Amino acid sequence: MSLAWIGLGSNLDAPRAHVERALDELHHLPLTRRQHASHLYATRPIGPADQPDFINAVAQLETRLSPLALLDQLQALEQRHGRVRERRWGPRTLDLDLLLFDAQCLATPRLTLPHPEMTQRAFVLVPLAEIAPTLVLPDGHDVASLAASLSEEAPPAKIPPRMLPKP
Ligand code: PH2
Ligand code: MG
Ligand code: MG
Repeated sequence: MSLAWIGLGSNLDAPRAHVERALDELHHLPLTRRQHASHLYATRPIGPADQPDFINAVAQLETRLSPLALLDQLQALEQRHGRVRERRWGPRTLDLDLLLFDAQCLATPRLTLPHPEMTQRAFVLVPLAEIAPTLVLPDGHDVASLAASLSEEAPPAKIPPRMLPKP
């Protein structure tokens, strides 16, 4: 059994609904259970600024899949959410990034572990530190210190849970 951490992001077509649905769907992937999910966070776009703000979150999975089999499942899920691959770092209905898989380090054309940009991105580190405050990366950096050291003009803003409908 392995532990995997997934970064979720959306900024198109009801982003909050895409991320909430994907958090549920991650729980139902083959040989996989979702153990923890962060709050949702509203974040300013990193990269091209002419696109809507994002909703981001991070989930921790327990899985018997291999890293590449899990990546296949994540990409299939992106497709089911109508993901169209257009410009790099452009708007998307659902982005599922495999951030970490146990303490594995991997550099292949399809998959790099840990995710190469995760240590610079508050929209990843802040939700990750929420659910895994004691997690240490394979290079020895701890997630909580990395998250605290990032200073951004507009830090990720935690979104309050939905109000329950009145009975
Ligand atoms: N994803 C990107 C590019 N920029 N910015 C935010 N705030 N959140 C994202 O998930 C994001 C981004 C490419 O994957
Ligand atoms: Mg991404
Ligand atoms: Mg991606």
